[in-house]
Amino acid sequence: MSDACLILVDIQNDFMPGGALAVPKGDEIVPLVNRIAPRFHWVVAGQDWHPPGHTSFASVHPGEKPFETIRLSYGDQVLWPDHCVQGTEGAAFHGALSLAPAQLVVRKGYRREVDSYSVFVEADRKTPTGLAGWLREVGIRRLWFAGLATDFCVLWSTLDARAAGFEANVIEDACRAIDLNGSLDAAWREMSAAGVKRTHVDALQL
Ligand code: VGL
Ligand code: ZN
Repeated sequence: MSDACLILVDIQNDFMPGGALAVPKGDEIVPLVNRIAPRFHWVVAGQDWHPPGHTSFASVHPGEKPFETIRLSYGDQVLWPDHCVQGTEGAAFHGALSLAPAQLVVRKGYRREVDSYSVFVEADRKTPTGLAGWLREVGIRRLWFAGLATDFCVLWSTLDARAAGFEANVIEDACRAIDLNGSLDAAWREMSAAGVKRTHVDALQL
């Protein structure tokens, strides 16, 4: 049984050009992901899934604007435009994304009072999503990440993957970044310091 799993991060309409929290060129990764997913025995999809009035939305903090950072009870939080609201078209996966090979969908950020960039642990850094336990139970040890955004949800997910003892590889050309104030460079530095490996679609060796 293969111990390699592809983790698709937030390939959802609101992160696509024209979406509520557009990641530049986010749509370009969809054909690449469709091409590589069938090569994996295991595929998991993360889905950003916020209730209306979520604490990460600038609109619920009077006087604050999107892309500013504020201090919440669990730490610093970047404020975002309303995005990926549960059950809306913006929260749906990109229509051309083939999810047929995905066994498990992990929804995150679904409690109003805490955000979750990571597919493993919420932003309070305590509450697990349960994904690490599931991966271990089915015998997965090596993870490949593709999706959006490189410098937020992919970053936090890979760091938590390493902290939980998994091998972590980022498929660079199957990801796109938001790049807020140099966040993409910082993300690569942090990932590399944590032992996250950087690869690309044509170099995939499972
Ligand atoms: C994300 C900001 C807010 C992401 C999710 O998927 O990277 N970024 N929510
Ligand atoms: Zn979000």
